[in-house]
Amino acid sequence: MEKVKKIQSGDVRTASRLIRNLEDGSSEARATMKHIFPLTGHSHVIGLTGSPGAGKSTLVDGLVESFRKKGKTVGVLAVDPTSPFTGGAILGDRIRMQRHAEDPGVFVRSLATRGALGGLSKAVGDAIHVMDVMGKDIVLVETVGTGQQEVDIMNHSHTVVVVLIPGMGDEIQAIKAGILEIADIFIINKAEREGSSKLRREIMAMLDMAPESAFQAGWRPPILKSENAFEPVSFSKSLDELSDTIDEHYKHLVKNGLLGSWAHRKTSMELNEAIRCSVLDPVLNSLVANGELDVMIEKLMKKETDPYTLAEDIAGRFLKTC
Ligand SMILES: Nc1nc2c(ncn2[C@@H]2O[C@H](COP(=O)(O)OP(=O)(O)O)[C@@H](O)[C@H]2O)c(=O)[nH]1
Ligand SMILES: [Mg+2]
Repeated sequence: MEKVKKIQSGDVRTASRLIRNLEDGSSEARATMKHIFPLTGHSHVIGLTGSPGAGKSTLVDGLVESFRKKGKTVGVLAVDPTSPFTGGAILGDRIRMQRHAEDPGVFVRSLATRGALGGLSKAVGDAIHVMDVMGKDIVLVETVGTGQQEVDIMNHSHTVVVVLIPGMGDEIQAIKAGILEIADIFIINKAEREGSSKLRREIMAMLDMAPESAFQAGWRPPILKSENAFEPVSFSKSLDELSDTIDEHYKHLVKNGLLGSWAHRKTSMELNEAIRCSVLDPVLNSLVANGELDVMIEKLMKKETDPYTLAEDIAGRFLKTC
C-alpha cells in the first residue's frame, strides 16, 4: 500500500493526515491501520503523566533532546483528555517544540478529545502505531491526570513516568488513588521548590509499604528529581539521568522476559477497544440517534423495566445468533 510505504519512509504529511483521520473516526483510516498493525513493535513507548502544570511538556522537550543526543529518533504525542478548551496549552507546547521542528528525527502530534468519547485510548494506541511504523525508536506520550482514561492511555506505554511537584498535598492523595500501580519511575519536578525532600520521603514511605509483588520482577520505581528547568546545564543533566533510567527500565523488561506479558496485556486491551468501537459504539449511537436510549432511561427510572432485560433485548436485536 502506497500510503503505508510513505509512512515507513517517515513521510510526515502522510503520517499526520492518517493520525488526524483516525481521530475523526474515518473508516478509510481504520482500513489503513490493518496494514500498519503487522509492521508495529519496534518503538519503546514511554508515558508521562501528572497534574496540569507539573512540567510534563518541559520534561518531554528535554527528553527529546537527551534521546536525540544518543542518536535515537523520537515521536511525541501530547494527549489532553480533560477539556476541549486547552488549545492554548497545546499551542504553547507546539511553540516550545518548534526548536525540534527542523529535525527530521523528531515528529510531534497532539490529540484532543474531538469526537473520541470513550475511544481516546484507542486513538492514542493507533497514533503510537503510526509513529512506530515511521521508525521512531522512542515514542513519548504525555497526558494529564490519574483517572481511568489516563490509566488506559498509560497502558500503551512500556515505561510510565509519573511527574510530581512539591507543595501540592493532593498529589499524594492522587498517588494513593492508584498511580502507584502504573508508575515505573517517579520524577520530582521543580525540585528547587520547597517541599521537594518531603515529597521524596513520602513517595519512599509509600513504596516501602507496597508489597514486593507490586514491583515487576523487583523493579522498585526510582525517584528522580529534575533541577530547575530554567538552569539549562543542570536541567539537561537531570534529563540525561531520566533518559538513562528509562533505558534501564526497558532493559529490565527485556532481561526478565516481561515484554511478552506486557504485549499480551496491551494487545488484549486493544482488542477490547476495537470490539467496543465496532460493536458497542454503533449500537449505542443508533439508540441515541432514534431517541430510544432516552425512552429506556425514562422507563428505568419509573421502574417499568430493568437494565438486564433491556440489555438482553438489545443484544437479541443487534447480535445475530448462530
Ligand atoms: N520553577 C519551575 N518551573 C517550571 C519547571 N519546569 C516547568 N516549569 C514551568 O511550569 C509551567 C508548566 O509547565 P508545562 O511543562 O507546560 O507543564 P504540563 O502542563 O505538565 O505540561 C511552565 O510555565 C513551565 O515553564 C521547573 O523545573 N521549575
Ligand atoms: Mg503539557
